[in-house]
Amino acid sequence: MKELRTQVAIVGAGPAGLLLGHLLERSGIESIILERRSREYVERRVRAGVIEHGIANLLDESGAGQRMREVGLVHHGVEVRFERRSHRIPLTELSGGKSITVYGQQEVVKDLVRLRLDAGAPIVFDAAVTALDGLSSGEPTVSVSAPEGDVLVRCDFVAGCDGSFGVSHHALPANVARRHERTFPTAWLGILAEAPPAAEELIYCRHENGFALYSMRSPTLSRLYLGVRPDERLEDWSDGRIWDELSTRLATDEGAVVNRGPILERGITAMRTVVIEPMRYGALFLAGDAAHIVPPTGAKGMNLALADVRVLAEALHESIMSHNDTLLDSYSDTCLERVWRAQEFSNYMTQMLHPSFDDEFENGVQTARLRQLVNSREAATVLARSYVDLNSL
Ligand code: RFL
Ligand code: PHB
Repeated sequence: MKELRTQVAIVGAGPAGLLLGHLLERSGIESIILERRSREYVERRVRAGVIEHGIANLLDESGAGQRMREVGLVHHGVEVRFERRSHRIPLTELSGGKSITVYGQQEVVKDLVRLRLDAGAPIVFDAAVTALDGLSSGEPTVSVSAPEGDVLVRCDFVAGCDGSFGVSHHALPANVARRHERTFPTAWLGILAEAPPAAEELIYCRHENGFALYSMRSPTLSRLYLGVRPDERLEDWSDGRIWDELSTRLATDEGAVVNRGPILERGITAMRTVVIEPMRYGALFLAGDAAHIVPPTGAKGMNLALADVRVLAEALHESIMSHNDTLLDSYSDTCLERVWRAQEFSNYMTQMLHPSFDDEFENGVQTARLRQLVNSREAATVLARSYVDLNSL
């Protein structure tokens, strides 16, 4: 079997694995990124779109933010819509001058893949990691199944950046890992459409038929979501039905419209939340979705993934370059504090905006929360500051 040796083996080329590789490479640490899918696949996967203020700065400062700054859309507010009325939350005004950048996750992925390849650093695509061994023995190995045959990677550290369906989190022994999980009684049907967005800012909408979200990727591309039942089948949603339902939910008394166009991409995603504690086992460090999932309503998933690897890159640097393990030892606690904050915020947004179909008490509470949000500057400030930069609260 072919053997390779590196300092840090990174499992997964999503935003977490790719940014980690980039930050390590800039600080003189060798890594190999192992990705189960093809390059084309990871660069096409349409997912998140909102980048927090501090995370946009992180991408910029690390030299990966150039295209994001050129074509990303900087937003200073979001709309909250319910009872056929729209209310603007002035994010920048309420957060001391901060903003969000709307820039597709697959664009972040493309930028980071290009930087890595330009630097001549290795990413192996179509290479599925099948096992992690020796994590507590001081001699970790990563077994990889690749098209040219099986490979064994020997390393000092393993970064598990392989998302929620990866293998890394299974490497934490049952008596070490605590797993906290919740499933919501709703899913999101998302589309990407060739249609100019009808609004300049994102719209989070609660309607008695369900949740809706109006987002975008560029002046000609709209990204929209409908809250649907978890067992809903994509085949039952014709283009016409999707657009009609979006128009119904997003309608206002002022005559708001939804711009229609060809649907380029569609999918249904279950909504769940997971936290795995601790995020470390011996030489293995989990980062991003491998360690935690948040419901997408708070737009925090990718931001958390990137925030984790900022901490991890610095901790690995201190350990490898200065033989100081203090930051590595506190990695899990440092990250989990932010992860629980993100869970709290994402759950608040989810519960407030997804109506219940069988619990009128819950619906009463949701409406009261929304009214408080749009009538109280204090409530809006908490939302604004959490939304633009979780670190600021
Ligand atoms: P990823 O992106 O899932 O990448 C993991 C990578 O690991 C690979 N992999 C393996 N490779 C080798 N061997 C194995 N055995 C492997 N198993 C898996 C996978 O192929 C993949 O390439 O995880 P990462 O890097 O932690 O990034 C997390 C984000 O992708 C995720 O949190 C966000 O997409 C969540 N999310 C959002 N986050 C935001 O910050 N803002 C948003 O606006 C936002 N909107 C969303 C979202 C997620 C959504 N879905 C589809 C769940 C909207 C939606 C609809
Ligand atoms: C998106 O643009 O894809 C998006 C925006 C906000 C969210 C989730 C997804 O909360």
